[in-house]
This record gives sequence, structure tokens and C-alpha cells, in this order.
Amino acid sequence: MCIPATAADNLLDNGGFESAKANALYGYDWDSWQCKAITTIETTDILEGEQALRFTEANTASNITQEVSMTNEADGQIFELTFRYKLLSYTAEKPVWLNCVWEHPRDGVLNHDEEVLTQTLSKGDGWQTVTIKTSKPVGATKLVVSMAYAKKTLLLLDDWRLERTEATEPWLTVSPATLPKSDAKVGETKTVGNITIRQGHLTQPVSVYLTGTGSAMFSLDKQQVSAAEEVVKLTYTPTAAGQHRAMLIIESSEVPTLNQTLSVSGSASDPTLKPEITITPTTLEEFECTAGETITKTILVNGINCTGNIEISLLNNQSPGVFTINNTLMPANVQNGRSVITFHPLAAGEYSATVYYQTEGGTAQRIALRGTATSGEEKPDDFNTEFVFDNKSPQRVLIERFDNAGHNEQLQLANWQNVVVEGKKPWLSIDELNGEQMDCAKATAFVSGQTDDTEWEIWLVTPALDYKNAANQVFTFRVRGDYLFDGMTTALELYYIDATDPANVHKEKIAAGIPSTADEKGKWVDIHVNLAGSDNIADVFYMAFRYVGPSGTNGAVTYYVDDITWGNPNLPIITCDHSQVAFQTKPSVAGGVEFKVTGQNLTEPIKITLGGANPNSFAMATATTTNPSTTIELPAEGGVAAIALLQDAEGVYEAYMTMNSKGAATIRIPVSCLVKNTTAIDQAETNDMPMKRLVNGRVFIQRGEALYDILGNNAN
Ligand SMILES: [Ca+2]
Ligand SMILES: [Ca+2]
Repeated sequence: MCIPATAADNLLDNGGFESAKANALYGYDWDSWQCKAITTIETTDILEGEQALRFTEANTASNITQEVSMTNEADGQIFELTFRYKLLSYTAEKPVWLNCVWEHPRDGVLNHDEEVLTQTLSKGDGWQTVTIKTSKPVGATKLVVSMAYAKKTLLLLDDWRLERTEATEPWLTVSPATLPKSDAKVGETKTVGNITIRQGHLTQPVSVYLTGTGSAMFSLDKQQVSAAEEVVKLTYTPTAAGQHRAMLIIESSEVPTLNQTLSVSGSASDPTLKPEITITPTTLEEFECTAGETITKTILVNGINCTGNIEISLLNNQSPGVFTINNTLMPANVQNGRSVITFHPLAAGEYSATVYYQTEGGTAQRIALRGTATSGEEKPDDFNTEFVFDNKSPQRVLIERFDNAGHNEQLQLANWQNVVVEGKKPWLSIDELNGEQMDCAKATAFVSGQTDDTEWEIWLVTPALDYKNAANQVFTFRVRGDYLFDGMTTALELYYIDATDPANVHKEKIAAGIPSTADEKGKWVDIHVNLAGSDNIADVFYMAFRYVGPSGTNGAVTYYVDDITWGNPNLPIITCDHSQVAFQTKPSVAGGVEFKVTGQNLTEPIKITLGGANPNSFAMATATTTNPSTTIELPAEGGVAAIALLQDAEGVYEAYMTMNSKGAATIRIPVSCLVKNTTAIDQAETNDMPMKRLVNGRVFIQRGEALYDILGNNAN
């Protein structure tokens, strides 16, 4: 059992001024005290121990100061600070005063207990004792204990104390707050740290234990602490090479809110194995930028079985300062250490260098660096301006959803082409727009603050596609146009490209119905282009989006494209059992037709809306709707619905039903109803044929006396 540390431990180092070392400049150094005055050791007029501090000369005003770390003290802990001093001589009206402060790592000096911490001290006769109390502000890490004195003040100091006053609530502190990573060889034992655990007002012992995958590699010299202050030793004895991690838990079963957890990690090497450095990636593409710009690339470094540090050096660096590295040393068995290489050319030209990663006994790894800088005046050519069709590895399936898009960054996807034929901005990727998740491709010729009307032409070309071997021959995409206006000259066009003969590339525009009018702006539209059954399509072909339009702020619009697919075996499709709906009824008699809609691979419900010439003359209902409406919804798998009409006037009523669901091509079903006094329905009735009735807003089917709902259930 340790001897309990009492609350009355003096937290000041050398508070009794018993330790002094001769110093050529000021006479003596007093350990942790900072004192820029000439002092000597007083051995007769003392209060405590065998000596006191004596000022022998004080030509300037100064102070005597000690910084006390408070990192491991409980917030709110009250401290008692006792100063004992004897004024030998002085001339100032205010010869001595306190100048103590609490400090916070982020906020600096805190305005806390100022009235006691910065008070003027009495002159008095003989030894004076001043005792103040101050509490630890939340998050403070340091108390600066300081007494200041005026010019020509000579003093004796002895027996200064900084003590904790007894807390009344349970408390527990652990120091240090973090533990360093340990390195050891297999079979060796290294001390990770000595952890000081302090506590008060706890009646049950505090448990100390290790947990986690690597905990067997670490050990503690005790499992419980109950003294006011106890030190627990944590050691690392790896039995196998590798990285080891564990958690050190300091747990009070009594007051769980006081529990603390420290991460413990160690790295073990086996001296019988060859040290190895691995780097990712192992090669870097050329650094390209305009002179004056900066590009960085990061290499991840891992060391295994290394016994010495990993040294990083830059060799063959002909133009020092153009290529630089962020560090020259990494710990022996670093895990994913970040070695950042910076390219910062100040002039146009070509640059090269080599980075070496080496460790004692290991094989060095190297990466060749190449960089090209263009002069600032040149047109930036960081995007492609030429098409390259290689026809290699055509894809049977293409599903591009632009996940993990950047924020208005150049769209770069393997095997895709992003080509600026004319203009200054390629296709971009965009992650979000005004809070809306986008993750799609974007094309625009909008340039803020510019009214230049140069015609831009920018292309996004898919990878090579396999026509014959695809599961289906349907090319799909979603598209949305923002800022569309009637009469605009900007267009987003869909192209089919046959590059079988690269010297004679054939591009053909396909009418796809991409939104282009003001009332279509801001709405996503799913478009499916079925290329099945065409003899004219090359075995290997490409699809492409071409944005063309004026740049600047005059008339530029923005198009977004997402979910581009080819041969998608899980193609979302909406089908309807009617390609058109036509029926007849008499004035003031409801007529209607039910229809069945099927959804395949849909993730969202099917929405059916009415449009066309007389949409409001009709009403639709599903088996579950009570009020027929011009808008209904069926579940993603589809279902049965009905469309009906009830009009007083004779005539032909026409509309169309639009059916859509995210990802599926929108389908349109034309609807027409002839309202006439003598109709085929009359004949049907007399012949006891089934007919439709709209009863209380729902469509029913009447067969003789029996009434059925649209799902065929008897409704009598
Ligand atoms: Ca003393
Ligand atoms: Ca997307």
C-alpha cells in the first residue's frame, strides 16, 4: 500500500527555497523559479528547512515566478496559496504585490479570481504570511504563481506553499492524459509510462485494467488503486512483431462518470526479420501546374521490422525549392505515415527529383518526381481538348452514379473523356447544391462577372460500350437543366459515336427529349434510349453529352446529368397494360377504364399525373384512393388504377397520363373519351356486358346486378 498523498502536498517546486545552484549572472538558480534579480542563500533568518532566498540587489522592478501545471487537477478544485516574505528595504509606496494568473491552452490568461490573485501585499514588520484561495477554472492547465516587486525592493522569501484544499465531491484524475506509442523488439520489455492516479472521496478502490486486441502485449504492475495518489506502471512486452493496440481503463465502480480511458499502442519489430518499407502509391503521375501555383501529393509510408527510423530524402533535386518534402524522418514502424511532396515551380519549365525512403538494414524505396510548369499567361491546359477513342475493353454494363463527387471539381473518371473543344471549363462533378445532395456531373458555360459570349462546346463521353453482349440495349440517364429559358441557344445534346475507324469518327445526334424549355427547368427527368434492334450500331460504340452555348453571364444555363447506365440488368422500367386508353359514355353518366401498371426494379412509388388538352375533365383512382384526382400514386411494384370521366356536354375529351418513378423512363398513355347520347355502352348494357360505374368517387365494374371494384372484388 502506498502512503497516501495528502491534500496538503506542496505543489510548488522548491517552495522552501532549499535548493539553489550557483549561477554566474544572478548569483543563484532556484530550480523551477524564474527570478531575474541577484540573489543569495539566507541561512539564519529562515522560517523553514535550512535556507531562504535573499535578494541582494534590485535595480529594476521584476518578479519571482513559477508555473504550476494543473492539467491533472479536477476542475473546481480549490487551492490555497501561502506566500511568506520579509521586506528588508524598499523605497516604493507599493513595494510588493501578487501577480498570479490561471492560463487556458486556448483562451490564454483567464479573468478568474483576479481580486485575490493580483492584490497588493502589506509591508509589515518582520516575516509576513499571506494566504489566498483560488479555484481551478474549467479547462485551465496552468497556474502562474508570481510575486512582483518594485525597484529597490529587497526581500527574504521562504516557505511558499500551494496546496489543494479538501474537495467534498468524489474526484479522480489521471496523468498523463495521453500515452506515447512504444517501440520494442519482440521479447523486450519497455516502459510505456508511469500513470499517476489521484483520487478523493471514493470509498471503493479504483480498477485499472487493459482491454482490446493487443492488451496481452501490455501489462500493469497493479490492478487497483485506493490511495490518494498512486503510480501505475504500464509496460510493453511484445511477443510478436506488428502493431499492437489496447485501451487502458481507469474505472470507478462507484462513480462511473469519473472513468477514464487512454489509448495504448506499441509497435514491435523482430530483429531476425529484414526491415521493410512500403510506400503507397509506388509511382506518381507528373505534377502539372501554372508557374506560381502549388500542388501536393501524399505518399503513405509503412515500416515493418525496422529497428531504426525511416529517413526521407530528396535527391537529384536540380532546382531546390521546387520539389519539397514535409518531413525527413518517420518512426521505425510508422503506420500510414504521410509523406507530403509539394511542387511549387516559380517559372515555366520541366523539373525532376527523386524521393528516397530508407532505414537501416532495409531496401530503400524511391519515387521519381516529374513536374511541368506552364507560364501563367498561357491558356491552362489542365483539361483535355482532344478526343481519344481507343475502342479497348468495351463495357457490357455501365452504371455511373457519380458517388463521392467533388465540389465543382473537374470530372475525372477512368475511361471517360471530358473534352473541352472550345471554352475554359470542362465537365465538373458536384456533391451538393444549396443543401441538396447532387453527386452528379455538371456542365455550364456560366462565368461569374463575365459577359463574354464565346460559344463553348464541352463533351462528356462514356467509356467504350459493348453493343451485342450487353444484357439489354438501353442507354439511360437522368438530366436536369437549371436557368433554362425559352428561346435560349444553349443545348445539351446526346450523341451516339462510332469510332471503329479512329481516323473517321462518326458522331450522330439522338433526339432524346432533354429538357430545354423554361417550364422544364429545375426538374430531374429520367430518359431511356432504347437502341435495341438496330443494325447500324457498331459493336463497340460510345455515347456522349455535348454542352454547347454562350459563356459568361448572358444566357448561360447549367445542366446536371446523373445515373448514366448501359445494359443495366436491373433496369428500372414502368410498363402499362394499355398503350392508349379510349372509351365512350353518355352525358352525365360516368364512364371509365381500369389499367394495370407494373414497376420493375423501382425504388420509389409510381406517380401518375394527367396532362394534355382536357386533363381536368378526367379523374383517376387506385384501389385505395377515396377522392379521384388528376394525380395518383401506385407502389413501386405497380398496381391497378382506373381513369374515369363524368361530363354533361357531348364531345371528345382528351388527355394523357404521365407515369414516372425515379430511374425509370417516363411513359405517356394517351386517353380519349367520346361523350355522346347514344353510345356503345348502351348496347353493352342491353347485352348484359360489363360496364364501369363511378360510385362515390370510385370506379366500379357492373356486370348485370353485380358490382365489382377495380380489383375484381365483389362490392355489392
Ligand atoms: Ca526554507
Ligand atoms: Ca449520383
